[in-house]
Amino acid sequence: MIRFSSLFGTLFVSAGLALAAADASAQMQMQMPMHDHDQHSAMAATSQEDTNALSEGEIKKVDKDTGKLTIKHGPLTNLGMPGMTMAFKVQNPAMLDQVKVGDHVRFRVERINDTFTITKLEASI
Ligand SMILES: [Cu+2]
Repeated sequence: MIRFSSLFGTLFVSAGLALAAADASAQMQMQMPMHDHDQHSAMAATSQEDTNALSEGEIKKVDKDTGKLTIKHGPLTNLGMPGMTMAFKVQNPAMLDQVKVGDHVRFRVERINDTFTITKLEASI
């Protein structure tokens, strides 16, 4: 106990010296303040988890010539995009036959080769 309390005193005086001298459990304690710097990467990992999250939208236009659907959409959390009306390319041309203007849909957009592309599309009831 005496050894630990004096060790922690040393940690605050000189982290480098304490690390060299510390045993394994003391090193674990040291990692907590050091990991404060990693909060941003932790948030990035969180947004990666919603790879299957779908966004809500309403079909405004079906354009078979360009292979695009214009959708009035809610926030696209995986892209950090707020709600708006815009055209998206469909990954599979069959998606264009799957919906019509006025349909409410749940869909997934990914950025593929710098193009926002609908990768999943389903009717929402
Ligand atoms: Cu948008």
